[in-house]
Amino acid sequence: MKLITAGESHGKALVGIIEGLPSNLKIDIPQINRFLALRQGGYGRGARQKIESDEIEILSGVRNLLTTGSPLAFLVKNRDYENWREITAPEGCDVRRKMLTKVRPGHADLAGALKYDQSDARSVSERASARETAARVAAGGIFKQYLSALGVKISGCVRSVCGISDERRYDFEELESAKSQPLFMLDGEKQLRAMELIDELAEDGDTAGGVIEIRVKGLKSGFGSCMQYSEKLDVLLCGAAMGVQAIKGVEIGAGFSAAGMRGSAVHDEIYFDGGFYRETNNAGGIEGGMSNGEEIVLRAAMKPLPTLKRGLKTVDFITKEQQTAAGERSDVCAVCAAEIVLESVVACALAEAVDKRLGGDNMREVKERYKALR
Ligand code: EPS
Repeated sequence: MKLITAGESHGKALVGIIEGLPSNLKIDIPQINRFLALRQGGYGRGARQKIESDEIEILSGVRNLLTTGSPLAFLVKNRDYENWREITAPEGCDVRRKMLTKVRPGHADLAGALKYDQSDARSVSERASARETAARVAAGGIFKQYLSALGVKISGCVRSVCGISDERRYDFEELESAKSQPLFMLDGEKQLRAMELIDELAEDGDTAGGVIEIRVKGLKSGFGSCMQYSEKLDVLLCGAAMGVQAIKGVEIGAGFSAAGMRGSAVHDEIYFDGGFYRETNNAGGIEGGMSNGEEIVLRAAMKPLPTLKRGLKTVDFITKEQQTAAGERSDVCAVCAAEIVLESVVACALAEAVDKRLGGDNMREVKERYKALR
């Protein structure tokens, strides 16, 4: 199973192709669209989201709401294209308008413009933009439905915003209510402080990042591999999470904090009562690169967005003059969007790992094989 995306932030549309989906997976389109809408929300988002109203349009691979086994192609339209067609149209446009040469520190602008030999970093930033994640979320909605058919659920919440952090323990079932919160935080008092901070940052023309937690419940043990290191489940999940725009760190389970603890305090002791179980989950559901049947817990650190209204010091990469970086329209904080995108890429990586182990041309085969696992 494989997902490929294409599309630019202010181009006609974002598109995706999922190859290798088994047939007879029921596709719930309103559910995918609700998931897309969640990605657009959250406190601290910018004006762009007032223009967009993301919806999946399935082009192939589905008949009467059931996958056929053929590649599933879809698109998510960019409504803002109408305002940008004179600057971005593939058929011809004015490339001298809205040129981006005062490259933004932290963005792909400079490295990308040099690598792709561009005299305008816009050609790079259009693709590097987190707008692309709308395609991964549309696909993520489908991967979540594939996993859900096997009883595997993915959820999450925002753990911190710009240093305001909530370290309380939450049951998996409690996570769902995070989605109705303005910052997907479960601690109301911390969330209020974070919202006030976002207001202050907006006044200052500044931005904020945060930490997002993603959890997976119901995955049986043995997905991933200890035999080939590139196939370890933690490699697949962490790689997928690091592939999300603005993510700079990922940990599984106790992660970085385990390095400062004793072995006896870290490793999850094993018990048996009809099945193997643990009383702790510092491993975050993965041992030796394989799922161990416990909840998978992944945390990702999102850096503050690199488009600051106030502008940082930079160099115009054409004239080489010291300048202030382009203060483009953007978001102050996009941690809620990142939470939805991370759920999506985790779903994609897990669906690939499940498919690798179980195969199956149709959902009946996939379900039977999953059920037969010990
Ligand atoms: C982004 C800049 C902003 C964000 C965008 C990512 O877009 P614009 O330049 O049109 O204001 O809103 O994210 C989205 C459009 C989205 O849907 O997530 C950037 O530079 O990465």
